[in-house]
Amino acid sequence: MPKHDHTWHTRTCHICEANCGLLIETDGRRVVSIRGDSDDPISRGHICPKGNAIADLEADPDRLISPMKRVGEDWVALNWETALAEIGAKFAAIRAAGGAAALYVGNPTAHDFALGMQTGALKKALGVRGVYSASTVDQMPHQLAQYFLYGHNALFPIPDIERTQHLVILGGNPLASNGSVWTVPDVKRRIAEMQARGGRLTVIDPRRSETAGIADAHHFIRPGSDPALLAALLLALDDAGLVKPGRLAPMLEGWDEAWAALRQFTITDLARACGWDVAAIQTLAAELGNGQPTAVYGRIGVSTAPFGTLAHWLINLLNIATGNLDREGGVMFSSPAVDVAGSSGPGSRGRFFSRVSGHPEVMGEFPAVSLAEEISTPGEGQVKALVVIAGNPVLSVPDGGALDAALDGLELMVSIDPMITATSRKAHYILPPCPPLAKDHYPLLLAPIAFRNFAKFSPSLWEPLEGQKRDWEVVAELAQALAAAQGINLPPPVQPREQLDRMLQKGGRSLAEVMAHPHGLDLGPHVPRLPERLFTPGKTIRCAPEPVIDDFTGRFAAWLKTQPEPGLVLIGRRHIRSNNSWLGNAPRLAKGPDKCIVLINPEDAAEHGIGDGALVQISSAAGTVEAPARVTDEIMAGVISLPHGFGHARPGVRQSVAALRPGVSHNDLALRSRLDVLSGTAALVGTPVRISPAFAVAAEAASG
Ligand SMILES: Nc1nc2c(c(=O)[nH]1)N[C@H]1C(S)=C(S)[C@@H](COP(=O)(O)OP(=O)(O)OC[C@H]3O[C@@H](n4cnc5c(=O)[nH]c(N)nc54)[C@H](O)[C@@H]3O)O[C@H]1N2
Ligand SMILES: Nc1nc2c(c(=O)[nH]1)N[C@H]1C(S)=C(S)[C@@H](COP(=O)(O)OP(=O)(O)OC[C@H]3O[C@@H](n4cnc5c(=O)[nH]c(N)nc54)[C@H](O)[C@@H]3O)O[C@H]1N2
Ligand code: SF4
Ligand SMILES: [Mo]
Repeated sequence: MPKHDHTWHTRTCHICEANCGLLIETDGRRVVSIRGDSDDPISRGHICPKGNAIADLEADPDRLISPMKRVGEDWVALNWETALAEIGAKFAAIRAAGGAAALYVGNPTAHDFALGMQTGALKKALGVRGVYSASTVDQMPHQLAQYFLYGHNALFPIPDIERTQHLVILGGNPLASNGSVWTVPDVKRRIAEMQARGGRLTVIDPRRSETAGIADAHHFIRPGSDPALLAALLLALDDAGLVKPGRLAPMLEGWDEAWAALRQFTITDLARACGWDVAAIQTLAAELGNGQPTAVYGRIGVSTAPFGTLAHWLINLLNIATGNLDREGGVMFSSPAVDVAGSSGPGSRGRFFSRVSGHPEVMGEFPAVSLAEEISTPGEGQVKALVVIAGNPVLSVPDGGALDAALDGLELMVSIDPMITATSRKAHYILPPCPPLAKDHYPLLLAPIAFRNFAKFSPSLWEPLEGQKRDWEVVAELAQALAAAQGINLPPPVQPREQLDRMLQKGGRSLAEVMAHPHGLDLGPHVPRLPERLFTPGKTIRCAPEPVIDDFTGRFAAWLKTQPEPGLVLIGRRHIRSNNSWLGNAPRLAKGPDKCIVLINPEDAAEHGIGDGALVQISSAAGTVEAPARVTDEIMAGVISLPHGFGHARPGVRQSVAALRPGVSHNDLALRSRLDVLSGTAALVGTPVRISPAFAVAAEAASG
């Protein structure tokens, strides 16, 4: 009889921002079962299919277990010492010859507090100033707007879902994503609770998303045009005499300038650009201004757009104009156990510029879309060495094909990744971390964006296996190796638990206190924090930042004159059983109907002769892909939707489950040229595309 040793562990799920509490049952090092922890004070037992898939991540046979070196098309295993020594020597030679380095930091880094603590040392060893990260294909517009308005990029206003009476969501689909820049586990039930107390959900989205499906009102909107709607709502509020910032009024700086800029536009022109009736705008404005606690929240559908920063500036202005910023039931600032904002720099823009296109750094970052040109453009400062930490930019950054090709020109590429992906397949070395349950977890960057204050530390379930390392150790040792090879002295690596303890103590707690609450420590609902919380010199809210006003009255005004534009545009979406590009190899998530399907409105399908289920060819200025169609009125006419995170069929990818249904990459269509110029964030939504039935194209090619 086999001996069983079943143990239950409390843990926080590290996969998405929801931070669900889990109970994990193990037998030795084997995961037996995973369920939601009903004693977790913020997730109340909620779990989604991805939480269970942690068992697949632990046991994935395609997971690399030692450093790998690419030799031609093949990979050979190395020990850590040899791998780090070889990388150090090659890097030192590149630097000596004048080559520059680049660092790309991917999304899972935000979910690993210990890893995040080591990237500073790696930057130093690499000699890089501006880094590339998933932030510029994601939330940078939030941060830039907050930096301008509140004086600190990390001051995220969070919808107070427990007390609001009206939640307005633009460009977010929390029923699929489980909430973003808003840690809100169990979101579906929380929305139901809001509705049960008489509250309303309004969703504004070019697709009748899963979240729109449970909303009290859903409005379509032409992709990329949200700033026109938001500006019109402000003007309509003003017309109705409903602009009432209340106790915020004495804090507002530049309020009149902001209104002067808004009044350069008319509601009629703005309404035309976003495809709304003026009457519908007036109705929504009246609801927003009715004095009830209201929270307007915008997410990736509005931030990854040509005017992403303007959209977030306007969302903040709306919440201010109705007196709902820093108000219970409105949008509020958190009081986390570790005050990340209080212990990091406020942010920056334009202290230095990228080499090829002269993009300003934003929060110390260059646009992810500019990485390819920095590698492929010759000259002084050309990037010859690249380190990618937990990222898959070939699939996640627009014009992945261009980046894919550019990577071939590198003299040294190192990926810190457990898998051979569309990106890491191009690396010269892959340094794989141990599976997730051998790592500690603390939601350092996510607790500050939670709907309620909480703290929870999840110790690793076990030590890494012999010869394996945690991410933070890999990054710290890589930094040391690169520095040593160049004769640079780095201080010893930060010890994550010790550092976290110091950070918690600064806020009056300790790691021991948090660890004494294995299910998590509820630190209560948000409380009003203004004006003390502001980081601006005079504790004011700067409502009319000059770069924003210039963009609004310049680039946006010019765009408005061209609207509405005809033609078909592409947007993306997420599925509950996916996480960006990296869960496609989990058998539990891969099963079920095909997810990489293009949604087409019946009008457009009829116009282009596309039937339900037919294979469609989609082309943009960047490339062409083919995907099966679903003809549905859940997507508005003039718009098609294709999820991102697929495209696992590139030669050399070693993800055997994902390879069964690899799908195509959305970012083989998205364009590098479409950018929110203020924040350097890619405009992922609204890519101009053409569609045709794939068989017709094949037939034409055969006959032509
Ligand atoms: N068209 C389009 N593009 C998009 C988006 C979109 O909506 N539409 N969304 C954007 C957004 S919001 C984001 S955040 C980015 C994400 O972009 P990226 O961060 O570049 O990519 P991910 O797909 O999240 O891939 C993460 C990588 O990390 C690896 N990984 C997973 N866990 C670990 C770990 O514990 N340690 C290490 N070292 N590696 C790990 C995975 O194997 C994978 O290769 O994509 C963006 N791209
Ligand atoms: N299941 C799952 N969960 C995830 C992820 C995942 O890949 N899968 N990724 C995680 C990450 S990294 C992030 S950043 C978050 C993102 O979380 P969310 O921001 O909630 O992301 P999406 O689910 O893509 O929702 C974006 C919505 O915007 C809509 N949209 C597109 N264009 C426009 C537009 O121009 N205007 C408006 N108003 N709406 C528009 C889309 O139709 C879509 O419904 O999700 C996280 N959680
Ligand atoms: S919602 Fe997010 S945090 Fe919760 S179980 Fe799913 S992936 Fe994990
Ligand atoms: Mo993201």
